[in-house]
Amino acid sequence: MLCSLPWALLSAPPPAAEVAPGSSTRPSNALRIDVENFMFAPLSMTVKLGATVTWTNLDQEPHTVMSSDGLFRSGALDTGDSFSFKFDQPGTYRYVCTIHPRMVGTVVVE
Ligand SMILES: [Cu+2]
Repeated sequence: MLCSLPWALLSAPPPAAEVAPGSSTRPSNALRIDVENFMFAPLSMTVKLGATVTWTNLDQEPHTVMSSDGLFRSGALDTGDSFSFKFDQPGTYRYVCTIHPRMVGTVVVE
């Protein structure tokens, strides 16, 4: 019953702090880029060597992810589809949506 719940609930701490979007130096090895509103978010991401980056299409339109040097290339990603690539070489990787060439993004691997 409600009356028996500890009053501590009333002063429960806020949920664990979420990492601010756009923060580019998360020490995680599994990193996510959303494809939404015809943009990659974040536009630029810095990851550690060996990290796997996953792009997920949240739009109602298909998108693709293709690196400008041909290192990786997804097929068409429908709504909710995702594509992952593991970065084993340091460098700066620019990529584009081949359907919408104005959609560009960058992954920097340290
Ligand atoms: Cu696109």
